[in-house]
Amino acid sequence: MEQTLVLLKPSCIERCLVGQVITRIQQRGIIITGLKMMQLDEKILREHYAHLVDKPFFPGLAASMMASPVIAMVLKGVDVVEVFRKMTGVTNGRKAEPGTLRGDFCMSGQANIIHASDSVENAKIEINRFFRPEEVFDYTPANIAFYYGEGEA
Ligand code: FUP
Repeated sequence: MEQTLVLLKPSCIERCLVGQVITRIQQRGIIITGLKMMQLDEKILREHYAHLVDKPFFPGLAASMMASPVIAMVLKGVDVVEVFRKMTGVTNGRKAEPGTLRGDFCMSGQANIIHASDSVENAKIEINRFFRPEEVFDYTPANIAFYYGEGEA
C-alpha cells in the first residue's frame, strides 16, 4: 500500500486542532504508520520547501513552521497520496472547499494547519527526510477486510 508524509503545522498545534485532524484521518480509514513530535529548523525547511526558497514569503513561512514543534506522520492506504491531498484542500484555507481539512479548520494561506505530500515520488523523499526507517511501523490492522473489499488492498 502507498504511504504519504503529513506535518501538523504550528497553526494546528497552537490552535489545539490535533485531535480533530487525527480523528478525520482515522474516520476515513487511513492507517497511521508513523507519528512523532519534532522541532523543525532552517536546514530541514530549506530542503522541504526547496521549491519556495527564493520566494519573498519564504522567511515568514520558515518562521511560521518553527514557531512551535510540529507533529509528523506517515499515513498508509490505497492511493493515499491522492486521497489525502483531496482531504487537505487547496493551499489557501479561504479558498479550500468546506469538508476539506483546510476548508474546515483555517482561514489562511500560510497558517494552513497541515502539509501533505503532493506525489508518490515526493512522499518517499519526504518520509525519508522526516523519519528514520525504524520509526515507521508498516503494519496492517487485523480487521483490514473491513477497510477494503477483496482485491482492493
Ligand atoms: P501546498 O502543497 O498546498 O502545501 O502548497 P505549496 O507547496 O505551494 O506551499 C507550501 C507552503 O508555503 C504553504 F502551505 C504555505 C506557504 N505559502 C505561503 O506562505 N504563501 C504563498 O503565497 C504560498 C505558499
